[in-house]
This record gives sequence, structure tokens and C-alpha cells, in this order.
Amino acid sequence: MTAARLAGVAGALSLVMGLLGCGEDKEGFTSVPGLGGTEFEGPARSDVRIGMKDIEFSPRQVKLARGATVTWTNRDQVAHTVTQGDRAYNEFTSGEIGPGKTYRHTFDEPGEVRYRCTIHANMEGEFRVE
Ligand SMILES: [Cu+2]
Repeated sequence: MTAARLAGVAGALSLVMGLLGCGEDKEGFTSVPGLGGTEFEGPARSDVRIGMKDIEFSPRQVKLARGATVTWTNRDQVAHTVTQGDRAYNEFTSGEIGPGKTYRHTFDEPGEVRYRCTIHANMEGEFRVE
């Protein structure tokens, strides 16, 4: 195999990796094991509570009905945020949620919503709004 052909294979491979969303994607999210699984199964929910515990959102993936309200409760001893969007532009952000505090947001638009904590790099969650 020539060097030029090898370069072509490497290019095609990185393109495929990009399409599959491996590593850090264009919005700056890192891939977290467990995201992209079967947790979206079941009926869409309209009143959802998500815990922030041990530096994780739980559950991390929820299927929402349009107009659903989500309430996050911080059960850790450190502050977290609930922030949608990439690192340059935030669709919405809770600001810091202190220990024991809650944050509530309503989702009116169908589609995929990914959010993260701006303080802890691997703390991510995802909704599918139907
Ligand atoms: Cu956090």
C-alpha cells in the first residue's frame, strides 16, 4: 500500500469516526459511556425529576413529551449547572445550583436537547422531546 493510499484510508476513517460522534464532537461534548443506549424507551414523560449526585445527572437520558417540565435537584455537596449549548453559546443555563437547591426548565420544542454542567467536564445529559 502506498503512502498516498494510507493517507486516504486514514482520512476516510477519521470521517467515519466524526460521523459516529466518537471523542469530542463539534459542540464540545465528550462521549460518555451509557449515553446513546436504550434509556429513551418507554412513554414520553411530562414531569421529570433528575438528581445531580456523585457528579452525574441521573437519569442521564429521558424521553420528554412536548411541554414537559424537568426539575433538577443537587444532591451533592458541590455546585453544578444545567447548561444547554456549546461552550461559546448557551441556549439556557441555570447558573450555579448549590447543594440542596433545585432548577426547573420547560421544553416546548421537539428535538434532541443535550446539556452539561459547566463545572464538571464529563457531567452530561440528554433529552428527546417528542
Ligand atoms: Cu457539576
